[in-house]
Amino acid sequence: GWDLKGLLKRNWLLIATIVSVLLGIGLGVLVRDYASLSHLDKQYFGFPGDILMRMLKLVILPLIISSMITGVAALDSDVSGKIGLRAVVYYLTTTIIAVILGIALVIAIKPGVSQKAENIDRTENTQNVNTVDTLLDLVRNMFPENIVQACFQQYKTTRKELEPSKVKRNTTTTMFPPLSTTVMATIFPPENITKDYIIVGSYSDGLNVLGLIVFCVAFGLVIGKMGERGRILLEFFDALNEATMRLVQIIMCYMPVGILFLIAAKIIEVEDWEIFRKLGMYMVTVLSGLAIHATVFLPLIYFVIVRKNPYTFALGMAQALVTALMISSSSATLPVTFRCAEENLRIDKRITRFVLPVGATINMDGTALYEAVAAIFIAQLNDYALDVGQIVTISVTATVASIGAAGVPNAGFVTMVIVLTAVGLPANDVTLIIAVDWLLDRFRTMINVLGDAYGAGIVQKLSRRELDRMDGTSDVTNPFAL
Ligand code: DAS
Repeated sequence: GWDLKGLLKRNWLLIATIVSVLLGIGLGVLVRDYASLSHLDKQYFGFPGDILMRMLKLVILPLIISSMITGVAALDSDVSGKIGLRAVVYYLTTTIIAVILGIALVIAIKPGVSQKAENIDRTENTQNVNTVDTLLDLVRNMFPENIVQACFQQYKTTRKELEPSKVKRNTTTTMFPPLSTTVMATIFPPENITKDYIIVGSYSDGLNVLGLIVFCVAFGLVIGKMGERGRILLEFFDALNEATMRLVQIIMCYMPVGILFLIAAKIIEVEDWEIFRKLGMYMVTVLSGLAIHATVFLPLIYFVIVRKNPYTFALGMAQALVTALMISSSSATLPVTFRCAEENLRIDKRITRFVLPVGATINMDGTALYEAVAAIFIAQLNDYALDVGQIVTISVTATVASIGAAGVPNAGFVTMVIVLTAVGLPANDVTLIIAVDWLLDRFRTMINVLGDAYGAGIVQKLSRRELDRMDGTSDVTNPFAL
């Protein structure tokens, strides 16, 4: 029968979100037209939305720490040798391809850049710092000297011009030996050859996400190898992870309220209606990226390795893809994903039982693409010129944030805040992005599920030999039981 009550119950958050988007628009338009508010009053209006953003930022730290450490540690104990390794290599490769595709598109389409020529001073955040400094900064940040400090600060290189009297002529302050100096100088032309600088490190506000990630991966690897004694720590971080996820669920309940006021406040303060054109272009960018990834890159990789028609494969997954689109959760789609992969595509159960569930939590091509596009879109909105180091940081953090996102609705949006924080972008601009997340979430979840399915097909092909050998030994139980 037609179970309306059940349907409402399962989708209440989605319904509440859409309703709050509409109410937010209505409220915004009303207040804008009929109330004359002072600048201060307008700020009060945004307050409930501010609280939402603060709550989201609050969970970043426990989320990174618990999900990275448990994820890495679990890999070591659960994954059975080569098959697991192949799956992980596939997950990472496709996720990185998705991120690069997203970045290429958002830089080419420029959804957040104004069409009107504006006179904005873009020199501010790149002043005095060249590409070498930026890249060295990136690496330096990967190795925080103080893990507590890394939880709230980020290393930033600045250069100080040496006073002329102190500069010995004929000595260059470059850190490269003479031979490579020429090469480096052609790749990274020095901005000003006649001046000499010393590097003065400083710290800026903003979580050192990259440093924390490197630390957690290393720590997780070590714990995974520690055996019995490592278990205690693993269990601790596992519990921390569960607790954090529950907290996120609670925050989600507040989300409709936050969204309502964020949107209303945005509409009240908006002076430039071009913002809606930008938002539309942003959606076009994300959706076309997802489409290209799903119809070109994933099928290509599948075809090169498996040598079968990738589109018949995708067709076999149709039911899972539609489910993902409907419920925007890879984890909740999992039962259908299994059925399609095992029954329609006849993929070996020993493969699907490992590749699909692990994939549903860590392999999210669509989410990674979306996060990279969203971060750069926000940078464009703010006329914030990103340097090479920041773009690399966005790629790395978008990849990691997609791994850290759980397979539940809007998870990718929560972890996107990590990407913003990592490059010091204003998190408050997510208002616009929140308003359309319920739609983009569906499509990226669909691509996440498709990526897992292709992964199962590819890993099965690559693991033919191991699987045959297992068939030879009698009485095999599932070696990947999780
Ligand atoms: N919707 C999530 C998923 O299940 C991920 C996300 O929000 O990006 O794949």
